[in-house]
Amino acid sequence: MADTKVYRASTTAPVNIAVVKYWGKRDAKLNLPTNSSLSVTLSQADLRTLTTASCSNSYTEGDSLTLNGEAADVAGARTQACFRELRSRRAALEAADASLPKLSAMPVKLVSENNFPTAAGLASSAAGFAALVKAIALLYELPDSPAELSIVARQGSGSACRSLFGGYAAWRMGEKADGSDSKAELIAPASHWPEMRALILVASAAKKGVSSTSGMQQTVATSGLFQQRISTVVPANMASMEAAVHAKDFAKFAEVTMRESNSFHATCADTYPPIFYMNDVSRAAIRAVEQINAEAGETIAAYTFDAGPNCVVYYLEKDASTILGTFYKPLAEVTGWKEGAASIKSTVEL
Ligand code: 2P0
Repeated sequence: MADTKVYRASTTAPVNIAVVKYWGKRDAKLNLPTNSSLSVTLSQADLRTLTTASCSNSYTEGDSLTLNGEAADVAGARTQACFRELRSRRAALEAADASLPKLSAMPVKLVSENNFPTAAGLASSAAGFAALVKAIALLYELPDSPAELSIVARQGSGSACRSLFGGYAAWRMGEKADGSDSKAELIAPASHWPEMRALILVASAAKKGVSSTSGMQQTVATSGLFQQRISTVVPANMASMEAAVHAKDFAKFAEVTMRESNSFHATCADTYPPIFYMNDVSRAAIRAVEQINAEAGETIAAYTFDAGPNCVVYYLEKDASTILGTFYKPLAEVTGWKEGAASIKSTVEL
């Protein structure tokens, strides 16, 4: 009798924010980067994607994806690459053990929800592709480690490979043309530095003007500064950042985080025509962080910005009242922000 059972598995994946930034591809099809990167994983209580994957011969519509209650496209090359990789890994298991149900041949249905408002304008592709890959891997009972699965998630979205881990994750750029050594690994679990906190200041919920994919392609093609960034700046920052995390040296962590963000955005400005992701509110946030650090007489806060104007501020729990109490004042004058309404507080989580 034909197998019409529905097989199902659910999982979550966190959002990660890079403190050493991925910007530039040496292979756009496989999402192979021109430099290594390192990120901090945010608490899933605040920011995560929850995905349920199911498969069944009774699904007659083919593969499908529902994202935050709306039908989404699965025909894109990146999603297809993830499906293909995961199916071929499952098919290998089925070929080795004839008693296993033939899940690899069944249509897959994915239902995905973010627990943060889409209107917050936060990049969700990292958590989204990481959750997609984890959920299907769980459904298929694949024995692959998170590092192995990160190779699959990377093909969905580069930064997704770092969301297979909690805590502090590094994506090693690798050298091979097939991408088999371009994967993420855990640098330290969140429990290594439980005092770390992140505050996300939403400067604009609008969709970004230049997508990351096309922005980085333009940078690779036109920026002279970019060559120096990948040959000298990033390798030094990766080494300093790993040392700072291992030593729990916040001042060093903060300096490298801010220098990295500045270097990335300088490279964007050096792209021809230039790309501007930060706006006046972003620059006000930088000045507010500088003011907090100047008043404290030491570095207790670090800003970083990705391919958009929203600011992430890292700090330690002991400085929470200083950061949360004083951070809003100068910014509120510029932006009219209200605490709680325009920010998401987060701890770093395993
Ligand atoms: C990062 N960003 O390391 C950097 C910092 C944005 C600035 O990863 O084309 O969405 O899907 O591989 O991963 C954004 O790029 O790009 C990104 P694709 P992705 O987090």
